Amino acid sequence: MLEKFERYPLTFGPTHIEKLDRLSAHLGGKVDLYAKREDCNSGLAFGGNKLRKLEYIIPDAIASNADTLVSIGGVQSNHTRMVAAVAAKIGMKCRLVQESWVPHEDAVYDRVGNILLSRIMGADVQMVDEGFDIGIRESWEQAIADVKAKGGKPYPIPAGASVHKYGGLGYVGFAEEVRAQEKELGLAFDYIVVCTVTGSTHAGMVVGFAKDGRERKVIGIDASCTPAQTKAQVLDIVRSTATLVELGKELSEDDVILIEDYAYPVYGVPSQETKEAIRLCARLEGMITDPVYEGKSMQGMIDLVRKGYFPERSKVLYAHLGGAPAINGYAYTFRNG
Ligand code: 5PA
Repeated sequence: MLEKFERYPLTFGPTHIEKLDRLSAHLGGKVDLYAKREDCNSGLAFGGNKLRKLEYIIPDAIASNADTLVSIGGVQSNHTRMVAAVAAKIGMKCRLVQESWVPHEDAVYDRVGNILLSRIMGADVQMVDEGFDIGIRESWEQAIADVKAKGGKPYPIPAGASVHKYGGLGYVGFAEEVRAQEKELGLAFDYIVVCTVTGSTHAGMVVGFAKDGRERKVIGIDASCTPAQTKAQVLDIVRSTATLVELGKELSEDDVILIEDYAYPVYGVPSQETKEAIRLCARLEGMITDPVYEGKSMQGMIDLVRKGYFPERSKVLYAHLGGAPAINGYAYTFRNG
C-alpha cells in the first residue's frame, strides 16, 4: 500500500511480536495476549511509535531544504524526544515547544526523562504555560515564525506528527508488517489494541487493516481524556490517509472504535487502576508501560479481557508504542514500587 511513498529508514526493521504468556494465564487463560514491541524499534533515543511516522515525513523535510524541525508536545512528550533524535541523526536543528499539558507535580518532572534526553540531543527547548490540546497551537506557529525571523528554514511537524499530510502512513505500514508476520507465525490476530491521543497511530492502523476487512478490530483506548476531539481527528486522518494510499474503500465514523473508559482522571495523570496495570504487566512480563499512554491502554486491555469483551480463544495484539522514559517524571508516584 506504500510502494509509491519515499521512506527514510529510522528503525531497525520489523518489530518483534512476543506472547504475553504469564499475563494471559493470570487473566484466566481464555484469551491469548501478544505484544508488538514498537517500543524497541530503534537505536534512536529509546525509539517508539513516532519513528514509524517520521520515516515517511523526513524525505519531505529533506526535500524542502529545511534546516530546523519544529514540533510541539507536553513537557514529557515522547514525540518531541523523537523529533530531537531524528534532527540530530539527519543533521538538522530542532526547536521544541513543550506545553504544560499535564497537571502533575513531581520535583524533577521538567528535568528528567524525555525532556532531559531532548536537551542532551541539542534541541532548543522552550517551555510554554498552556494546557492540553491536540489541535494546532499558537505557540507552535510562533516558534515556526521565530525560526524564520532568525533566518532559519523551519519544517513544521505537528503534535504527534498526526495532522501532517503523511502522518498516517507509518501505521499503514504497521498493518502490512503484521500481515507478513502472521504468515510467518501461522496465526491471525483477532484484535489490535492501541493507545490513542493525537490519532495518526490508530488512523494508520484502521486504513492498513481495512485492506483485509479488520478496520473494526483495531481497538483504540483513549488516553487524551478529550475523546470527542481525538475521535474526530482519527476519522479525519483515516479519510485523508485512505485517499493518499488509494484504499478504494470508504471508511466512516463507525470504523473508528475508541474506548473512552480508561483516560481518567485526566491526560497524563495515572488513576489507581492505571498504576495497578503498570505494576501487573511489569511484574508478570518485565514489560514497562508508562503512566501517560501505554499504562492506560494496558489497563484497558486487561479490563476488557476481564469483562469478556474478547470472545474466548481470541488472539489480541497489544501495540506497545514506547513512552517508558516519561516514567522518570513519576518517581514519587512509584516511590514504593
Ligand atoms: C503516544 C503519543 P497518537 O498520538 O498517534 O494517538 O499516539 C498515542 C501515543 N503511546 C501512544 C505513546 C508512548 C505515545 O507517545 N504521544 C504524543 C507525545 O507528544 O509524545 C503525541 C502525544
